[in-house]
Parts: sequence; structure tokens; C-alpha cells
Amino acid sequence: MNKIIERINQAKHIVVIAHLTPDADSLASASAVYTYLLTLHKKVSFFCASKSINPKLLFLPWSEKIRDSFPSSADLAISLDCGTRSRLGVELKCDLINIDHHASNDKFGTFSLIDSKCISTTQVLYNFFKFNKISINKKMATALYAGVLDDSNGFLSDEVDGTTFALVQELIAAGADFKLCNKYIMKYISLGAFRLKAIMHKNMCLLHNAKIAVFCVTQEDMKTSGAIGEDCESVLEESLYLKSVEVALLLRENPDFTLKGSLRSNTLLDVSKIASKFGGGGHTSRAGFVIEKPMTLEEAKIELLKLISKEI
Ligand SMILES: [Mn+2]
Repeated sequence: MNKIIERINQAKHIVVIAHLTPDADSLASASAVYTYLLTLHKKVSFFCASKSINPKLLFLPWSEKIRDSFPSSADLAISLDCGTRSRLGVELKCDLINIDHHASNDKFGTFSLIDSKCISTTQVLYNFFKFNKISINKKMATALYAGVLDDSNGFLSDEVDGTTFALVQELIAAGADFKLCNKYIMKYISLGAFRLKAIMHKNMCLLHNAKIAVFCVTQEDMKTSGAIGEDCESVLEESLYLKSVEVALLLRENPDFTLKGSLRSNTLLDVSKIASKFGGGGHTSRAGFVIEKPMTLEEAKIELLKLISKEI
């Protein structure tokens, strides 16, 4: 950890990196580090390779600073919540500090700070700040809370225990605007997402004695609803609360006709292992992957179902 602090102190221009199609944890972690670096009077940039950011996350501090071009004068980058190098969306020429909580993280980068026991990357950061006696201001506390809230699925995930709430108590004491986070992350919904829900509910298939919920979303569905890719995930997660469902699979056509896959499980089935067969990764209960080779939704669905039904 001291090496990380040392390297940060030496740097002149630092870029914080949120991963491609960033979620709350990645953006919030980058936001908290951005604030911390400003307190050190460093030149800081906020990079995310994705062109568009989910509008419900734009309440996070410094989101107006996010750019999709990587500054050439940077001498240090810090990636947050990026499980693999490809999630960065950029080839780096400078040193990299890799901060994450994915068990599948392969420690790419010059220095790595990975703790898979943490519920979110923001919790890894909280521990890092505490250990190094770095004070957590209101902006940092709000961002750190946002990551815990979203990655714990609103405190519903299995990993949540008393220590999660103790952490939340500390963050609220430090001034976290938890009401703002709760409203935007848990409740905000765009018209597009609202319309997409209806399409996904209607087209859901229940297979394998209704243990597997499958959603196939076409480009046409995305266009008709006006939704963005991330909007599919909340419906996917909701389906796990159907009594019989143990695994939920989402396959969505990307505009370039590659397929984006997402898996969720509420049993011991480790979906990150299935995702890794397609070059993806994630956590035991939530994982993702991209299928680059030409394949229809139906073909991908059959292949995935074979793999999942072997495991349950
Ligand atoms: Mn995360």
C-alpha cells in the first residue's frame, strides 16, 4: 500500500479510469479517488472509454469531468473496479494502479490493490483511506456509499452482513448523502427503461423446470423502447425473486451485432465460471461476457443453456 501512496505522490498528472459501460461502483470509486487527488493538489483527469454514461449515475461528484479521450500527458493511471485489462478500453503507456474487488482480477498493472472480500471497490478504497489516515470528506463519503449500495443490490445480496452496515454508518457520519444515492441508484428510471421492462417481462422464457429465466433482447427492442444496455440488468436481477428461478441469463444484441451476455445466480452456482468460457468474468453470483463471433441470439441461448443446465 505504501508503494501506491509513494507512486501517487511522485505523479504529476493522474488519470482515474472507470471501466467500459461503467456501473455505479466503478464511477463512484473513480469519483472518490478524483476528490482525494484534488486534495493533494494533483492534476487529475477522469476517463471512461464509453461514449455514454447511464444518466442515473450523473449525480455522482465530478461526473461532468468524464472524458472519453485519454490525456497524453498523463504519467499515472488508476483503474477502478476493472476486473480485466480489456475493461479499461485504452492501451496505456504510463504506470497503472489497479484497484478492484473482483476475485477473477488477474492483477494487471504496475501495482494492484485487490480485495475480493470487499462488497464493492468503494469498500476497498474505504479501507485504503482509513489505513493511510486519509480523511474522507462529504463528496468521497457519498461516492463510497453509492458503490456499496449498488454492488450489494440495495443491501439484498448474500455478502451483506453487519460489517456492511457498520461501514455505511461510518460513511453517513462522514457526511454521505445517502438519500440522494438511494433515490437515484435504487429508484430513478428513464422512460426508455420503463418501456423496456414491459418488453422483457413479456418475452421472458422460463426453462429447466422454471429454474432458468432467459431474456433475449434484440436491437429492435432497444430502439423501440429507447432504453440503454444497462437498463436490461435490473429486469434480469428482478427475475431471481421469482420463486423457482435460480439462474437468470440475458443475451442482448449490441449495435455492432456482437452479443452481450449477463448472468445472475442466487444459489451456489458460480456464474463467473460460465462467463469465463466466453472470455468474461465477474463474481460468483453476477458475471458478464461478450460473444464476438457471429452468432444469433437463438444459437447463443442454446449454447449457454447447455452449460448452465449441466451445473444445476
Ligand atoms: Mn464493483
